[in-house]
Amino acid sequence: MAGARDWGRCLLTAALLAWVAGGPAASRAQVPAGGALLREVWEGIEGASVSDLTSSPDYPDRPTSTNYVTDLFESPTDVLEFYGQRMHGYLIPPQSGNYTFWIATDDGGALYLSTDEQPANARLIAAVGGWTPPRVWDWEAGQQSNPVRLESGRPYYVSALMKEHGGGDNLAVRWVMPDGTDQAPIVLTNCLPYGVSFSAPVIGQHPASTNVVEGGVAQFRVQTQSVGSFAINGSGTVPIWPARRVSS
Ligand SMILES: [Ca+2]
Repeated sequence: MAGARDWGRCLLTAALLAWVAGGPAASRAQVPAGGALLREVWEGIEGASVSDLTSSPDYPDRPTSTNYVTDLFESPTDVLEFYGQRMHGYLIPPQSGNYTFWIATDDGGALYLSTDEQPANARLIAAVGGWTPPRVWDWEAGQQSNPVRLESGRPYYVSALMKEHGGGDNLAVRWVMPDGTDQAPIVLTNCLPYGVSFSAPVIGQHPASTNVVEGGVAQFRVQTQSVGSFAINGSGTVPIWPARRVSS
């Protein structure tokens, strides 16, 4: 496991340059710079409980539509009937310490947070059993999580689900940081959408040696065996050794 600073560099690169590497609906879509979450919507499902969504044969692989949300951890309000949705990706905490989370949804909702970047390690930390008005965080007792210890710069998989039957509909997630900063909803500058790759690309073809006139430009070609596009660092002045003078 790389250290926190390494993660920070990887994530900066990912935010700027990474492409979504997985997921049938979002395959090859370019990830927006500046933070985002993947939002998936399943239409035509009745019921007001999250289980009505997760028991659908179309969940999770066949959403009706997907999009990236780039501003806040919040879905559009009062837009449809008989649908469910999931907003998910990775939280990158800007501080180390205890965070408290809230979820507000109409109708039922659930907030899952992993102990690392793996969805398999996600656990339920907050939920809405009935419904809440938009951005109302104290309508039900279960909306607030216990304090969760997070490390700065590490990615944590997060997933918020909501199921709307009829009437109003909304979904939003809030956190209070260790220093007391309250984002209600969470600002997505600290998030990456589900689907980005955290593994280093596999180099299939390494650059070949080349000869150039001193002061000239040398071009190198690298091929990866991985899906997606990646940043290659090392441009600029490269030490050349042994230097060999070419006489005319
Ligand atoms: Ca409703």
